[in-house]
Amino acid sequence: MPTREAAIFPVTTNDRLLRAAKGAHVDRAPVWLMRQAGRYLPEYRKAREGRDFFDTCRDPDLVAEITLQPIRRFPLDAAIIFSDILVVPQAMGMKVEMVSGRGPVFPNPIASTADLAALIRPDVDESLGYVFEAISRTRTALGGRVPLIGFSGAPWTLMAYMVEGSGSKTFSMARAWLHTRPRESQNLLEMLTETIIEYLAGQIRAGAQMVQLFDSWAGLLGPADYRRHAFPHLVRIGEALKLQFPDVPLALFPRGAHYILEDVAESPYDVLSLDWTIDPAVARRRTRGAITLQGNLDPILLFAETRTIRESVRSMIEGFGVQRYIANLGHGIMPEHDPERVADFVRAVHEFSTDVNEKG
Ligand code: 1CP
Repeated sequence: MPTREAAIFPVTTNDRLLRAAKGAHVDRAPVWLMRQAGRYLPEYRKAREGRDFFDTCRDPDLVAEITLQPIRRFPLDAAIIFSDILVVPQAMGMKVEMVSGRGPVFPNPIASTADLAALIRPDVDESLGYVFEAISRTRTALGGRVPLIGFSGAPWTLMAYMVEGSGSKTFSMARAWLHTRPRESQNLLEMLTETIIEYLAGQIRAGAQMVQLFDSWAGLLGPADYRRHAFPHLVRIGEALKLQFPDVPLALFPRGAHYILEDVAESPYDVLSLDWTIDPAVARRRTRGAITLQGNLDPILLFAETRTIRESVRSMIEGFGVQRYIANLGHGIMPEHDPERVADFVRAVHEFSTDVNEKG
């Protein structure tokens, strides 16, 4: 039987995303959307009907189907594997439930030294092999139409959920841990870091062509805390992956952490994903063209009328420029969004980001 490493996938015919990530010339900006597979799509709701979220993630054929749904509907330049960042804490032995209308909940969050000691350093092939299998099957199902993105939560964001026990506006308990239990926090962050390196390496071996780290709660930490407790782990992950897979682009989404842009531009990451609270031209200036930028339309704009979406996309692209740029939202699509407005967004990117030299 061929090993996973030996798997041969169809040639990816649309390589705009990978070219833009590496800084190569593109005919127009590639486009994909955070949470592009999800509840705003009727076909997603149908596929998920009556099924538990995490059971769905463990069904590789269903994952491939859900991952492909937005690709069939919209002319996107990438697919992102359907999964969740919280499968990593699960693999470390924590119970996570997806409560409808509320999101993920940990019935037993980490509250003590004993809870920390009980965490497992997982064998990723054993406990997350289902994600690798889903990636391989999705690559095959994609038939080379567009590249496939893999992902993981960043160490700090995962720690935030593991200590807090659910989503939170402030993640006060998790942030307090960094200061009241600095040693234990460091141990937890290091354990997450090593697990994430193996997890993302496994995803790349299984067929992921770019990987993104979601540090969704980066902005809750101030600059000093982020530089001390979060960013060094991200650099370690980036360096370890670059050593093993020098050609695979790495993307980082440090949501809300404005102060870190210059640091990311000089890090091993190829792509810096931005939320909508930063001006595109300012981000470009501050990173001095050293990194590909991704983002950053406020997802709320997808509730506006077509004309407003188009104007916003046009000015976003003017701010970023067409090269070294990947068009996206500044955070995920919401369940209430109308797929027609998503189509407006994608269409506007196609129109307004075509390189002037390629026209005519
Ligand atoms: O039943 C459902 O359909 C639940 C909704 C849902 C979906 C579709 C959740 C619950 N997760 C997902 C999939 C998911 N999660 C993807 C799929 C790929 C795609 O983009 O199409 C990805 C990349 C994620 C990543 C994720 N999960 C992040 C990072 C990105 C971000 O949005 O900041 C985070 C923070 C999570 C946790 C999570 N999972 C689900 C929810 C509602 C949340 C947020 C919880 C909270 O903080 O309140």
